[in-house]
Amino acid sequence: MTQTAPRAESPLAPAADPRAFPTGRWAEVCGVVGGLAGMAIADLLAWALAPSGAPVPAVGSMIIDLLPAGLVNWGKETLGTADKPVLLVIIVLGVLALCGLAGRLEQRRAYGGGLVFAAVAAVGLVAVLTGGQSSIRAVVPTVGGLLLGYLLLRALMLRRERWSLAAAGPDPDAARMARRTFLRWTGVVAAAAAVGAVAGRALVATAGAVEEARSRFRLPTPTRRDPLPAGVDLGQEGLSPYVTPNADFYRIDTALQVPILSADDWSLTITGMVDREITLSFADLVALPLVEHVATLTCVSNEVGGDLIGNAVWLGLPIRQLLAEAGPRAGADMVLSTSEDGWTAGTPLEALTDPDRLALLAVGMNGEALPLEHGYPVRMVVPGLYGYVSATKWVRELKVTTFAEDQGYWTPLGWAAQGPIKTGSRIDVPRRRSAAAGPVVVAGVAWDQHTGIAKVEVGIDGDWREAELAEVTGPDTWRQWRYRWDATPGSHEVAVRATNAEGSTQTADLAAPAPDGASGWHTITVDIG
Ligand SMILES: Nc1nc2c(c(=O)[nH]1)N[C@H]1C(S)=C(S)[C@@H](COP(=O)(O)O)O[C@H]1N2
Ligand SMILES: [Mo]
Repeated sequence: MTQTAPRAESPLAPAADPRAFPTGRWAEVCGVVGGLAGMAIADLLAWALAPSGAPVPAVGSMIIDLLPAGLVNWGKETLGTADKPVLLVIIVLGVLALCGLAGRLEQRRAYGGGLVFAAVAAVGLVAVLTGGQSSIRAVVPTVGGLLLGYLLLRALMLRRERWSLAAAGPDPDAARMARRTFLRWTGVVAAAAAVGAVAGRALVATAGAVEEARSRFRLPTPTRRDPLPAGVDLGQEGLSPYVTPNADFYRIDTALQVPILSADDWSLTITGMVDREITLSFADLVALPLVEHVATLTCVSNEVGGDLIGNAVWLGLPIRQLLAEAGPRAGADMVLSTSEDGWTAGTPLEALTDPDRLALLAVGMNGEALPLEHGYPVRMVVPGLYGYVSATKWVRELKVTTFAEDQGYWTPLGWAAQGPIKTGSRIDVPRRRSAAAGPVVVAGVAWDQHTGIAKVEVGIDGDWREAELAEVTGPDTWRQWRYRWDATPGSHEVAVRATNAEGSTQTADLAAPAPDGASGWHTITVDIG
């Protein structure tokens, strides 16, 4: 303890002398700890937001794609199933080495290490985006992880700097304190990063395995389809397509984290007021004759003119078949469905047993297995009812019961126990609310699931004219409409109203979504120049 001159210090065996200066090694340690924390955060964000947005496995896939096939096969032969874990470990070690370098650069120049972190993030982003992910959610893990990792690096470097200054100062106690603060911070962040990294990796790996099983799953051939006539889509630019692509389909749920549920672990039980309780596995379900049905899903929270509505081709088992097998007892009037994440919906029993209504236990959406966020492996789709009382995703239990006895998740929170869909319509075109005088296309969609749309009118400054209607597969979907307007200069109020197949016209009365769905005519102002 007599030595007072600054001297080199090993991070593994820190010198006892508090006034010894932190060396460049410690800057590398800051970089490595920041990098590890960054990767842990990226994995945890990926698990929470978008498993396929995890950068490390994405970089792994990119490397496999870039390597010559011979080398990839050699890796498989020599390492067997360990090839992927080995590749991931190599990537993690490579990133940590670069982060160590970042620490060194940061020591030399403020923000110098940021360049390395940015470069690492760029490679991760390229890997995620070329892996077929284009949503904003998928880029958040990489950007968020490396940004936060870099901020932690800066925070540690700051403490290292303070230690360095104190060590050069006259007060050995101050130097000892500064050193201890730095080591404590570094140790705590490193430990948290290590725990987070292991947990994050395990969570993402599970999610990745489920996602992979999902993408490998081949949908069974339906025993019956809704033919899709060409006339269902007017092909009008700016108009919502008749079938909404999965990537554009609205998503509503209370889950903070999409339940990651493997098909092998899934089962459904039918309980409550039934003669026979039934338990069904995924293998049981897909072995049964499944049918395809086009149906529009609508959220009760959809505002007038809102976009919480989408149309898809669903593949599944008619729920009435299962219920018939279970044998609902007299007096039952509701089915309370419960999801993997404990959410519930109360659906009128009648809507599920109605021979004329195809309520499905769905496994397929637009020709692929349900996307994880839309309920993989199995969800409910009931034409004619808002999603909150019918469309349970990740469904695990159907309890036959009564409205008097049970209520779904949203009912005690102020939403109606029963949620039939109200007649609605929306203007999609013109997207820009201004146009030149002359022919202007006004177009949109109208819906009244399970009754169907018979007429759509467009009101120009209160003068109603009938719109052209596209074809539909049946009463369970929205219907495209179009009106060719000969627009005159000035500011015009353009409104839409639909009439259903029973002759009832959409009400003009404005109502907010709560408690049982919005109403009123979607009206826009268009400036004609
Ligand atoms: N498990 C679960 N299922 C759910 C919900 C939910 O919060 N949790 N929300 C419902 C609501 S309110 C709607 S509108 C639809 C939306 O389905 P989507 O996200 O596939 O569009 O799912 C329904 N199913
Ligand atoms: Mo909803």
